[in-house]
Amino acid sequence: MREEVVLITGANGEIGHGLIRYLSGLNYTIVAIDVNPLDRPLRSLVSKWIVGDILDQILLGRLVVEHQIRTIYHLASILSTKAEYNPETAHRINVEGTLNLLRLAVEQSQWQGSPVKFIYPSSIAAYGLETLDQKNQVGKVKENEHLFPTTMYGCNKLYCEHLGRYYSKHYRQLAADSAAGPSVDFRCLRFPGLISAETIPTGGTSDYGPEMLHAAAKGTLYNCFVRPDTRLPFMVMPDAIKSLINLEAADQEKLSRFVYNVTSFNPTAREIFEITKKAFPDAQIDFEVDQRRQKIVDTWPADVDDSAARQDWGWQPDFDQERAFNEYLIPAIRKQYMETENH
Ligand code: AKB
Repeated sequence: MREEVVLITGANGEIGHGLIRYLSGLNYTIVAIDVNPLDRPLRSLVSKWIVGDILDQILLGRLVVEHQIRTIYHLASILSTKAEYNPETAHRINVEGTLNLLRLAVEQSQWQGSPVKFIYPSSIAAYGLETLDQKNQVGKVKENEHLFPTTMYGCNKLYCEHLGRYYSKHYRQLAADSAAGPSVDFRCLRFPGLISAETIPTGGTSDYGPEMLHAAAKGTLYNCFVRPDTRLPFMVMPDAIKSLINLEAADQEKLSRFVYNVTSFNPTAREIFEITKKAFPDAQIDFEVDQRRQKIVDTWPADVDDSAARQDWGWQPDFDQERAFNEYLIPAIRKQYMETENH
């Protein structure tokens, strides 16, 4: 009999790290896939790690045959800043890659006779506010508002949300055998900027938050690429993992939508600077605004409304701004770099 597993794509990324640690602690059998060899500390936590590309149909075909996949956490993607340097490549990975995984999920669902859960992290990049005035005036943005992304990554995420809905509800709706088998159980979170104590993100436009904090702890100069008054919603990694796990576990009947906002706090870059300076008084932080990246962040909402997630599946972050910095990020980051120095 094939082994029942959880499949995680983009396993080496920030969310992958947190998720693998969490699920392995609960003794889940994990198959991890990434374009690079899985980071060494994670290897003993998974049952199998594969170096491979989600565009490789043969590899994905093999996965379907070899495993009984009960949940897919499809984390692999090219983030917003990196995607702007090669939008077509980003499209291939972000959209075609997701399409391949959805196709895999349909095949698995039909083999198993029950829907495979497909957990998909989307992003506040799916939004696109037209002006800074509008951003400052709209308040908390709901899931179905202001969906005019200006980045390739944002367009990709928004489209993949629709693909997930299509694969769940309307897949091959005209085919003679369309009622033949169950389809995918697609569930999506729109994440704010994420901050982890363990890893530093690469290629995103909300990266100034985590970069500032990690640079300060390492004692390196940091030039923040957005204006001090820039405001975005953020969440720490343990809450991001919690939201993925809780959405996966939620009763399907309780879910009134496919896509849910989740968030916890929304500081300005100046507030992150002040908190960082207080914790690391010797930190060297300047503001050197990159107008083009600023323009992207100015289209993302200053806050999002996550009341649907709270209502439908009891979403509630564990870390508000105070706890996030003082009880998680600052102590853990400080410890991490002190340990690195002592080795
Ligand atoms: C990015 O900046 O691209 C990501 C995101 C907000 O989705 N961190």
